Amino acid sequence: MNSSSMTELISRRLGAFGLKCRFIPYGRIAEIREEFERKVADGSIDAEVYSRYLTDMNFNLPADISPVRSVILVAALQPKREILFTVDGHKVSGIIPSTYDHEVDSMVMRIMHEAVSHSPFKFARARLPLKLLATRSGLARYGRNNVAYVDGAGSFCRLMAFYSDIPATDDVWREPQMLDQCIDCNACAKRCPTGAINGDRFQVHAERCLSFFNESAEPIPDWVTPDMHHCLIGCTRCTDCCPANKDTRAWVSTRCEFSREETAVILGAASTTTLTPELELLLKRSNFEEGRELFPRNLRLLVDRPA
Ligand code: B12
Repeated sequence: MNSSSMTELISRRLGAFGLKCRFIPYGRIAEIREEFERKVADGSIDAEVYSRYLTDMNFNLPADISPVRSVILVAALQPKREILFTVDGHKVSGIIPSTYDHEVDSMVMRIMHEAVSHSPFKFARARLPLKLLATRSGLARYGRNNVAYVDGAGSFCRLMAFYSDIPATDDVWREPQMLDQCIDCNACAKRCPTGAINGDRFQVHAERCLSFFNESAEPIPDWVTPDMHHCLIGCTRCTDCCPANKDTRAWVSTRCEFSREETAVILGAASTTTLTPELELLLKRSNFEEGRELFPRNLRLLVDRPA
């Protein structure tokens, strides 16, 4: 099968599951790398944010794909997941924003594996700045909140990228754009509880973002007040209030429910870095891998949140 039929086949098969994709010529990645490394060097990416999240964004190529010819960027629109807990006879809702849900990754990989299975082509997961790739390749535009809005789907899209030896047949590459709707709208900045989105620069002040604190086992500083917490992990304030997400923000699917006894066991956990085997088993029911050890501390924050 030739490369243009392969890009079409993969796009079509992913598209059948509502997934959008772009094939980006590998040569374009040098520009992303230069921009990313410049921001690290000039300090516009905060040093702590860099060391916590971005050290493995090293642009290393997979050893078994030679030459790498493209990066395949995939966007999956997903619902938020809700986990219900029981406290004092009431249900407490623990929302997990859509992009923490990794289950779709294995579906994407399976679809792509099947597509390339009778061809010499290969692909492998790539750790790259995904919003930059999405916005420069024309798949998305930035909102004022610094999140990527996929055309026609909004921002509740999990992004992922893969290196591949499939040549890209198109080369759409543009300066990152902001949504037209954002020009006269400041809803996200007004709604951001921590002042991470403000007028002094476009790029979010990551080191002030609520997600930066509740994704970490470090103690949450006192200036982050109890009323700010609203998710089991992450934050949905700047995306939920966004007019460009009006059609998708209410999409919530309930994943599982914990009884009063089970909730008490979860709330009783002291550590934010390890789970006891009992808790591990219990929380496995939620199907979440990312940040699961933080759920007890973060659930406590939701339970103690002022009404
Ligand atoms: C580190 C990280 C974080 C950190 C730091 C965020 C950051 N901006 O760096 C923290 C913990 C704070 C965070 C928070 C969130 N994150 Co996060 N995060 C990442 C991660 C791992 C890397 C992001 C990155 O590249 N940062 C580097 C900065 C420099 O790049 P950038 O943010 O794109 O900034 C560019 C723009 O500002 C642009 N720019 C500058 N000036 C201007 C001016 C104009 C006019 C324009 C148009 C552009 C522009 O230039 C910058 C690049 O040079 C990605 C996954 C990945 N591998 O990409 C997920 C990711 C970006 N996160 C995601 C999400 C959803 C969130 C949260 C909503 C949390 C949540 N899920 O509840 C919040 C949103 C915060 C916000 N408003 O931006 C999703 C975004 C999906 C999407 N559709 O956009 C990603 C892609 C995860 C995924 N796999 O889907 N995140």
